[in-house]
Amino acid sequence: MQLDFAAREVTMKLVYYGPALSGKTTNLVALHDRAGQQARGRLMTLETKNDRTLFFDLLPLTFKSETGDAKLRIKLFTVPGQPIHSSTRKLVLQGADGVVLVADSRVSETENNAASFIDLRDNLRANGSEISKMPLVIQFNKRDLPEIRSDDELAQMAARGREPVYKAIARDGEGVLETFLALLNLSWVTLDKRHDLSRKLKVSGMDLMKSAAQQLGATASIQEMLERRIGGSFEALGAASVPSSGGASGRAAASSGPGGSPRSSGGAG
Ligand SMILES: Nc1nc2c(ncn2[C@@H]2O[C@H](COP(=O)(O)OP(=O)(O)OP(=O)(O)O)[C@@H](O)[C@H]2O)c(=O)[nH]1
Ligand SMILES: [Mg+2]
Repeated sequence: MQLDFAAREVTMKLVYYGPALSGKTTNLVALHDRAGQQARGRLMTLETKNDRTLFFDLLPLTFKSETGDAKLRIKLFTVPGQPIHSSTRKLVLQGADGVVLVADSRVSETENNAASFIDLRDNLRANGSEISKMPLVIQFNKRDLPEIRSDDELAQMAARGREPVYKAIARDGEGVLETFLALLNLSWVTLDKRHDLSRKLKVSGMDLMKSAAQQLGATASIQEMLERRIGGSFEALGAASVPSSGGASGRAAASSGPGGSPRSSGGAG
């Protein structure tokens, strides 16, 4: 995060992580397509012929507050998912303020999702950070494909964890905005607690969120979109806590990754 008091500007770095071909670049493309001209910068991608990200993608977004002239700048990155690019992923993760884990819903990808979760944990640790302290949202993408993990299975898994979980068909833009706004919300709340952003920039997080949602062509309210999650819970801006629509949520419960792998505590792996 970078803070510029004089300009009343904060810059956040958000990273889309996940296994190869899960749809990370597709999420950025969908956000780029939705964003108004004033909000979006140039989407930079570097891919091979077969859609594989070689280094990373970057989409800069800028949202001006509705009242006053505070600015929220966001640098959205994707990592390359192929296992050989681990060192690049570590590099891209440096200084991240929040992470989306884009998981592939297909049953055949369960192990790759779990491996990516472990890879994320390890790379964060190598950068001196802890996954339990990182704002994290999980997206189960490719819900349109056959042989995917069932809604019930995902709901059960999501109810066990504390991170917000969203379903998506990123190729059609479905669930992309919900995922992004959830991460934005979570990251803002976390940074605000650590750095007192609202007071320093004289702007409310909700104001910036509203501006972001509007600039990204949201048709539903922010609250409505955040509540489309299937599990997990988080402190929503402007409300004490929004209960999960996916049944009992376990904020305090031991959290599990998208492959059902245990998250952080006790060195379990
Ligand atoms: N059916 C379906 N295909 C999708 C969906 N989202 C992405 N894809 C396709 O999956 C392929 C891989 O998507 P990418 O966004 O390039 O995946 P990535 O995660 O960036 O992959 P790496 O850069 O290799 O890590 C592309 O052909 C996309 O069109 C989806 O929701 N449904
Ligand atoms: Mg990619």
